[in-house]
Amino acid sequence: MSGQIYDVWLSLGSNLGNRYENLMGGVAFLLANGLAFRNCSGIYETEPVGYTDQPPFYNMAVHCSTSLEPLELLEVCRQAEREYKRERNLRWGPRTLDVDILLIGDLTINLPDLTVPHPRMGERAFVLGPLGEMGISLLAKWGLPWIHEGIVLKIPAADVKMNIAGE
Ligand code: X6L
Ligand code: MG
Ligand code: MG
Repeated sequence: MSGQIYDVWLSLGSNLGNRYENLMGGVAFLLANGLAFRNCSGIYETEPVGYTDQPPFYNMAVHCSTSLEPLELLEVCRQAEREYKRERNLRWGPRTLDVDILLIGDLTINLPDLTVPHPRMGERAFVLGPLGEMGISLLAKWGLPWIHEGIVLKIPAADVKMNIAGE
């Protein structure tokens, strides 16, 4: 019996190096490792939150489908970060690539390494702004406000040159 296919929504961020190339490379890595592209938001330049003394981020949301199970998906997201030489020195500090799982279908997951829906997504404009582009119904379903403080659309989705073949 084959496993099910999940719709997943991810949040990507970068604030070190070539932020655009890091995001595009991150998505290409995901698509080469078990995820299929469905849709993406534009890329927003966003003020850093949590730890504010760091460069502005590029953030975007990506919608994919996958037959990976949730913990396999988490491992692929971590591999993508490793591929981009992310170093975890400072909590909430600058990073070349961050890949966070927001939603996996309508699953609720509470494991030590993985909480879905992402527990703080509803508080973060840099997550909600991009996610809102993927369909207002998605936000309404989760009862989330669509706030745009501290975020500016830099590259509209139509101009995001994504290699959806994952090559
Ligand atoms: C009080 C305490 C208020 C902590 C907020 C918020 C901490 C977000 C961490 C917080 C708090 C985070 C990004 C970022 C980070 C990003 C932008 C985090 C983890 N990641 N800022 N800050 N984009 N704009 O992707 O999300 S650190
Ligand atoms: Mg994050
Ligand atoms: Mg993360």
